[in-house]
Amino acid sequence: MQELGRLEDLPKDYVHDLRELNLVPLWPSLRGVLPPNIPTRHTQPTHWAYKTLRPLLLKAGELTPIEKAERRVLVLANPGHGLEKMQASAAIYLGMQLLLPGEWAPSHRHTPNAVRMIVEGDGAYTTVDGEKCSMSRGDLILTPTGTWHEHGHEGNQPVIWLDVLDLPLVYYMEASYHINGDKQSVLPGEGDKKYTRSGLSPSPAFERGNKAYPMLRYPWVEAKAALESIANDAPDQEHVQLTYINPETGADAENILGFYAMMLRQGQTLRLPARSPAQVFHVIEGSVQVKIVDHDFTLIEADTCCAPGYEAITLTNMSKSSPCFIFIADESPLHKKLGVYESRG
Ligand code: 1HN
Repeated sequence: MQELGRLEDLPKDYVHDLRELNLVPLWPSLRGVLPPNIPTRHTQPTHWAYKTLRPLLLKAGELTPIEKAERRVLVLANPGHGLEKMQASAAIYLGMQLLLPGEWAPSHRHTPNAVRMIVEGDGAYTTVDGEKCSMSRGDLILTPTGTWHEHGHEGNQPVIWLDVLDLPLVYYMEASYHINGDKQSVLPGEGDKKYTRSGLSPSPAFERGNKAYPMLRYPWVEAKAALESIANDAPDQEHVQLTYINPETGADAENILGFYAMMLRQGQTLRLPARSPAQVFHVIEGSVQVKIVDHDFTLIEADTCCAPGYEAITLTNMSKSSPCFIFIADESPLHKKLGVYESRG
């Protein structure tokens, strides 16, 4: 490949004159922004163990009252991006949030899309555009762009969940902002009950197009049962996975990030092809070994890791006797919409 001219090859006063006019030569930087064959990825394979994170999050509960935090979160920051950037990948933000009994995280809405994967505890809820969504382990709750959301806790133990947002992308687009609101009134009707059985939609109350996001809470009991029935019905099927979708349109549940639940049978090894989007793995039940390039992570329950795009990943269920259930978030909807999605087999 042709070596291109370097900045140092140019006369200093020429470069200075350019810079005075807010001009820069492209050729010294061209290979940097457009490397051959595979992109530069700042996203490093990174593992966050729940066991080490949890006591520090509970400590935050002692150190910082909810009124001083609004959202009491420890961000899972990828060192490859620089910790202060608060990014897990180019488009994915991850955080572990703690809500203590009786606390309330006030209502707001913002442009980034969010989901919550409930990790621990009972009795908390998120109200999203007037719909009160109760939180139990493994449930997925959406707070899509522009929807009002607030969190409350009527139980007696700490509740912890994983927040997944497309904040890094929306911030990069200079489109990230929030608006605070008043405490919401809870409205009747729950989308998770309306859409419990696939192929059956509620009527006559059902009206297509009425709500952009008709389902906001995806209970884990339903997702797990669906995974188990697929695994039972198709014993040869290698890749047992479900996508969280909008039940009216069949599209991904949110516009930018994709969300999935995967089941690995006892002892199963699954090789995922190298694809362009970065992804995140979070263990709901069981334990899994995740091999990403030269990294080899063992994830137990409630652990989280992230992987850059364009690398094959091998997952191995560490148990010979029970299945492993994994929540996955990735950048596929974004890559597909932008036309840059690739799978390299
Ligand atoms: C947010 O609104 C929540 O509502 C959590 O719980 C984490 C991280 C960045 C920006 C907004 C929440 C967030 C967030």
